[in-house]
Amino acid sequence: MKNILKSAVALLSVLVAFTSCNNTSNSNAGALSSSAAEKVYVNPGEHDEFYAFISGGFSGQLSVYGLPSGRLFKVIPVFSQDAEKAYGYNEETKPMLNTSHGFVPWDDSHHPDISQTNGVIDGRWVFINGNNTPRIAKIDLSTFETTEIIEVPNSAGNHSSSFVTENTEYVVAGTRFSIPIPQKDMPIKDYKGNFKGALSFISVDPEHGHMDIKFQLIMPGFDYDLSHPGRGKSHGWFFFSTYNTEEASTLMEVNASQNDKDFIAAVNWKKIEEYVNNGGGTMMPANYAHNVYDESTHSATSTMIKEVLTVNPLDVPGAVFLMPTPKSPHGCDVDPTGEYIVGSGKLSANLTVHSFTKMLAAIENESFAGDAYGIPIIDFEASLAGVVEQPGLGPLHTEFDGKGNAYTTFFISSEVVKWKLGTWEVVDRQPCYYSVGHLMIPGGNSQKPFGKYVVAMNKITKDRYLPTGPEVTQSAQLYDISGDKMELLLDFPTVGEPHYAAGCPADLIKPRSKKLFKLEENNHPYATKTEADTKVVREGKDVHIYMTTIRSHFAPDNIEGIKVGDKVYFHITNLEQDYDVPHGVSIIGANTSELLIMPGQTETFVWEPKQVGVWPFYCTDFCSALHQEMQGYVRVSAANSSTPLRWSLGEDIE
Ligand code: K7E
Ligand code: CUA
Repeated sequence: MKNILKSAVALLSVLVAFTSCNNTSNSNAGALSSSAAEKVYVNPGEHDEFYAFISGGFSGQLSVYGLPSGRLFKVIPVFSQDAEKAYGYNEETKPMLNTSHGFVPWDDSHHPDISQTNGVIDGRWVFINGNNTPRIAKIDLSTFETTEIIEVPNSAGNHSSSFVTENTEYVVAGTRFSIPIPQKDMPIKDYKGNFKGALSFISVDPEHGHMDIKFQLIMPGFDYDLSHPGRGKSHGWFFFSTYNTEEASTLMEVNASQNDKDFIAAVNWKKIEEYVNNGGGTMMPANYAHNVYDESTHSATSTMIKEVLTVNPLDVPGAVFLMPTPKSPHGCDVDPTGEYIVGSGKLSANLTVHSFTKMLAAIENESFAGDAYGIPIIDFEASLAGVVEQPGLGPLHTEFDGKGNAYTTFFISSEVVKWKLGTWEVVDRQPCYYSVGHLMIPGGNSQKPFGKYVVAMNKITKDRYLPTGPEVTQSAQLYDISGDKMELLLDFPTVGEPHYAAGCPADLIKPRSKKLFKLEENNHPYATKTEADTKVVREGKDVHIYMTTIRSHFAPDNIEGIKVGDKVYFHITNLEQDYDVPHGVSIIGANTSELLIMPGQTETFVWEPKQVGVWPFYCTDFCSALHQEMQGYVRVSAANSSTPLRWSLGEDIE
């Protein structure tokens, strides 16, 4: 035992040493050929071929890039407040960040995944997980706005998330950390056997995308690291990698690396769905937020949900199995045919590939090597399809090109390795600069990848960019994979730490992209649809300003009769009905961000004036030649003053 421990520690130190020397080595991609430059060059005014949605990691957001240019188009606010778009600052979107822990304006987002129809990317929505305060968000790809966030109860470290099944029946969220379920005060040392891991299946309404937790599978107290859906022949199954099957709770780097093999859990969700549809499962008290943004009212509401349906895997025989997989697997990736499940044992010399067909046969023949808490463990050899021998050090994630090739990232040896499904031979390798995590081929998590490019996302960049103090940018690297050999084309910086990304052909999204919101369809309770309807209404200490914008003025632009101690709501409707003409607004001393109001939209910010005076407000978005003239004044009088409430545009207040 001691020896195993020693050798594990020794291996780790070698690996760590390898990483640091690798990271400081000033290897260079060499002079890129001019053809590489041409391949990423998108002529001014022309469009990229692909969208790439790259997770923002600890920024909590999702950024939108074009490929092959690597140009950044937008950062979509998801889990973090964003002053640029007033997300989480304005009254309309604050409820999006509500949770059972209160207002949580930050998260750690890792894995975006685009919705699918019949196993093919459909470009309707992109989902992404919040890792820290477990949540799943849905972004509407017609508006590029976050329109729904559901909190995931009984979870902690929502990491094996958010991956969709091939008709977007479910977006799946597995817990990385096991915890007491339900949560309670208990000694940490009693973890083993008592903590549990919840795997949540969140149904997605096929028409509107409405999310709902259909059931949670309450699994043994392992760490559920990553997951992917079956597809094609394995549609109906879901696969989760695990580590810490030791169920340790301290000094995990050693204690969770004891077992020679951990597991990939195979879950037959169709079977559990049937069980649940027939009344199976146990309703358990819970408390989690479900936040929905309504495009018609331009406002979000947050509802607390008080129960969740849980399923004990032992109650659904034949639904859950464990496939032994060497050495703390991280990535758990399924090839486009649905036959191969690749487990990337972080500390393993080889890549382990399971066969879905062999797994079914093993289940049929009961080729089991015992059980874990009653869940059958499939004999290792019985489901094994093959092994990629010594492809590199520290395998993390695998994507597929749809032409029979797999591409695996190696964190420690810092490279992408291309190998062949079925023969398991390594056919190419290219270095990454440096310490690559995920990689992404557009459509890579579907039956139909678009195997033209792979994007590698790196943890460390060191010497690749101009220095910017102790923190240098994280980055992505684009490789051409259309030929036999991968070719590095481009480095481009990313926002936050990129984990996973999702990509798809631009043509799937471009035609459906909204240009404006129709004013007549605006059902915001404080919408003002014409300048004639603008007004200021006092309700005690609350003052509601019904204001409009159009190039290049606010209506009204002079307001008097506001008093210190008032709570002033600026409800602003942008009357423009023209593509790409937002107006912004802000006022001195406001404790929120500016607003950026899209054509036809209404947004609200609150201002609590603390000082007597005449205070200007102005448009923050350069909207016309007379943008600088787009300004106004609010007169704030003393709390006990008798200044009457009046407002105007184009005339003096008498
Ligand atoms: Cu490997 Cu969170 Cu997907 Cu990052 S995880 S790398
Ligand atoms: Cu409106 Cu600037």
